[in-house]
Amino acid sequence: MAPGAVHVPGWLDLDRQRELVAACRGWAVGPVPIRHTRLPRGGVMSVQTVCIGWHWLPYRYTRIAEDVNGLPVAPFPGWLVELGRRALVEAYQDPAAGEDWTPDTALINFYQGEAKLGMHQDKDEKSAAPVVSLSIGDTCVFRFGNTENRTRPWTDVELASGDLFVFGGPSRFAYHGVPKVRPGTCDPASGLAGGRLNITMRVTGLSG
Ligand code: MD5
Ligand code: FE
Repeated sequence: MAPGAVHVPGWLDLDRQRELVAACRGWAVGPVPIRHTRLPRGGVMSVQTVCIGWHWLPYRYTRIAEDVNGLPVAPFPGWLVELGRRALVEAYQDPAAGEDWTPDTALINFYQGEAKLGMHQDKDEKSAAPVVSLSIGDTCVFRFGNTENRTRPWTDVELASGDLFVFGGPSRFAYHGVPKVRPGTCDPASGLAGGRLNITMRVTGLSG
């Protein structure tokens, strides 16, 4: 994989997966319910997203969900900061990796049915700090591209329930997407009966 990109299959045990699913179910209900994000040119994302800490909408972060119900999103909990730091330390095998990394937003994506995510870069954050990604539920094909454009070369990686992926260094601004989720591949012991959940913890570089 590219420098700074680390895949750790099976990083989350089933108990931890169930805890995260339960937490995400709570956030999905409110204060800002999970939604199919509307794009500025009239499209709607097939993935459903709920955010904590900061609310993401194309293509910026706000504290209140202007495009949903105008309410402030749920705070980013301390336990999730700690989990994210442990993910970074273990992925990079560097005890210092989490020291000055404090994620302040998480985007929680839920893929149901035919949902997918087109090739894009994550560049709405004003920080180049690593992104920590946790996958739960159905296995997907994750397409990890290059930093120039959304076309080849890319590498397809299968992300299964419990997998950790860290995107740091030069891989932080690579194009990437989820062309396919494999229905029925989910272990119900994860807490999900179907579909795929992905949690990305990020540093926005914003204040206020
Ligand atoms: C997902 N989510 O599986 C992915 C995992 C998103 C999104 O892409 O924007 O919500 S996060 C993958 C990611 C994040 C930051 C950088 C890179 C990949 N990368 O440079 O490849 O729902
Ligand atoms: Fe992304």
